[in-house]
Amino acid sequence: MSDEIKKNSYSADSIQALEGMEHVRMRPSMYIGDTGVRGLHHLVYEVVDNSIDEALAGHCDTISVFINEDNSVTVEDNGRGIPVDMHKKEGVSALEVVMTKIGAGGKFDKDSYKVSGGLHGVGVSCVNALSDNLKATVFRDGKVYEQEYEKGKAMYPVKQVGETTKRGTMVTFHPDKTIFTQTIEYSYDTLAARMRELSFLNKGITITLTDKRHTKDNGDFEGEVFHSKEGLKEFVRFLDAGREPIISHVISMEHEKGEVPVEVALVYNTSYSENIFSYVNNINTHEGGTHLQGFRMGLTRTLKKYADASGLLDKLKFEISGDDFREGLTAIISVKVSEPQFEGQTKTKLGNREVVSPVSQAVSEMLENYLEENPNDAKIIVQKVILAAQARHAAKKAREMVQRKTVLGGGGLPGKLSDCSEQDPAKCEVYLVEGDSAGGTAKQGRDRNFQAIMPLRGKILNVEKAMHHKVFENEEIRNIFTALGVTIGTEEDSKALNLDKLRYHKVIIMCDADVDGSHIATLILTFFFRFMRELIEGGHVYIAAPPLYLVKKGNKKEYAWTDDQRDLANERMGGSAAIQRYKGLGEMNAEQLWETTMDPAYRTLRQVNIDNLAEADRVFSMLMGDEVPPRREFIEKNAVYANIDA
Ligand code: 0RA
Repeated sequence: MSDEIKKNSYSADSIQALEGMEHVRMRPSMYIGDTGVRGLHHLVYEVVDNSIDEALAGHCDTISVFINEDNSVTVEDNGRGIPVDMHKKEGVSALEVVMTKIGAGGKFDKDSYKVSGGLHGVGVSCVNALSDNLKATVFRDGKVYEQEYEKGKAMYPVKQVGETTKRGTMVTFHPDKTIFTQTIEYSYDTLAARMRELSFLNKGITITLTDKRHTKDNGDFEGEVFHSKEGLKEFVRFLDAGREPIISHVISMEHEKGEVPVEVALVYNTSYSENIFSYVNNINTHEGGTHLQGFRMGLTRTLKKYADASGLLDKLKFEISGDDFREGLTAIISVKVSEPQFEGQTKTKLGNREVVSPVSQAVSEMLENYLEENPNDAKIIVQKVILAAQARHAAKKAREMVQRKTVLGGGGLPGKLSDCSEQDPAKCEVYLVEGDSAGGTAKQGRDRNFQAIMPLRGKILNVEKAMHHKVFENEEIRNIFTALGVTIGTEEDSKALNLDKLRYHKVIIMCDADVDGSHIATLILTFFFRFMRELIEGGHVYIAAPPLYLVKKGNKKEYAWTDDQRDLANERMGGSAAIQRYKGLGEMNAEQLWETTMDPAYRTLRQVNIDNLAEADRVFSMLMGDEVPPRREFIEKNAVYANIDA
């Protein structure tokens, strides 16, 4: 045992704890998923989850989160305070056990009903292990207690440092740069989206987020207060702010008494997409699972029964499918499960069978009541379902045509696609280029070994506002499907995208660096988000960043992506350089386009990711709705800078 460990150990058990902590440092991804941007933010969620638990147990109502100047994060709550008395079995204070023992959590408190908690359920000790410094402060019984840790090791036993009238727990941690080698810079927007989501999912709790790195014009720090009175009902309204409802209320219910507490809220809107977000213990279950299954069962059963009885279906010549009940539906399902089993590729699919029936019963009951009390809305919903069924019928034919052409069309690649010679999809990339002329330049400039070019006609269809069969009938969109080689499952409940035959592992959107270009990029992204989400989730979608300026003097030339870079380049050339502002890709010749935007050695690609599905959905619906959107800003915010070629 190293001296360092010996110095900090108080008992045999705490040595074991240290070993557990060492394991977290050795294999951080096993505990927090990854050590990139996502894992970095996960640390905050893990700490906040502990305070949410304290709130759910009824002992606290306010949680304050601060991003400090050095990118350390402080989470404070007004709960009971983590106990600091001697933990009999461990021989050290309970606080130290919670902070240094993997999996200890609040387990010693048998009455606590731990329902929130990170996806990996690893607890704050894991955050401690991955921080080069963490300080825990407890306000309890009129006293202030404190303990500090480095890389998960206590620097001294818990000590009393003062007196107080406050109650609660405060944790400040600084992520360890040697673990989070990519970055330790926190994104305000990412944290804000999660805190807002948590406030909707746990109504009544006030969560403040303060960014001490940035001050506003009035001198205050940037920040927001998140508090939801109505919970999921408000969440649905927030998500659908850019859509038009077709019924008069958000339908919602809470079922807190049973084995499985269930909360549901839903509304129908004029759109054609289905937006159901499901949560288990505050975690977004991207892959759905038994709670979603229960929701669908309850919805279909109740609406079908009502529609049948209404006689409105009599004229219909074909069966209504489950999908038809969900077109234009925005819904949120939140369940609390004490021992959740997470399955699926990303461990975000709920497996507990016992959840199906409580959810479906709760949904049925809620809907039956609503339909009975709101006959007008009931009629509107049924009519919407009928329209959806008719459109689906038409879409099926159109989609089958795409599939036939894609799968069987031997040599049926779109004429506009200039393919590459490499056969291994993992090495291939395709540039989706705005306009035929830029497409031509890209074709000349590319490395034809592994880079394919697919020019797109000006503005592609806005899928956010189009019925599904229109989408599949659209030639541009069919070309994208065919070029990428992906197909859509046709099974009722498995419309999953099939990426097995994906022909390029990098799909790069290349548009002009102006408002129109951003609009087109957003249209393409919207299409991917609604119809090829797996492509984004698989990390295959990128946005190319063409330069804004060429700075030239004599035989020196530099490209610039920002005004600052432009000015610096000009200075380096002794000032008075000639500055060309690129208004579009079309102003670059093939060589310039290659050098700046296509050569893997120099280009910068932004990888598109979805870290918050609900927020992404809201943003797409807003951007593509009727409001004039701040698209440029959106793309900047939602595409993380990824130096994937480095
Ligand atoms: C277990 C027991 C008690 C408090 C907590 C856990 C607790 C944990 C955290 C983590 C963040 N904030 C927290 N607040 C409280 C206290 C039991 C008692 O006082 O009887």
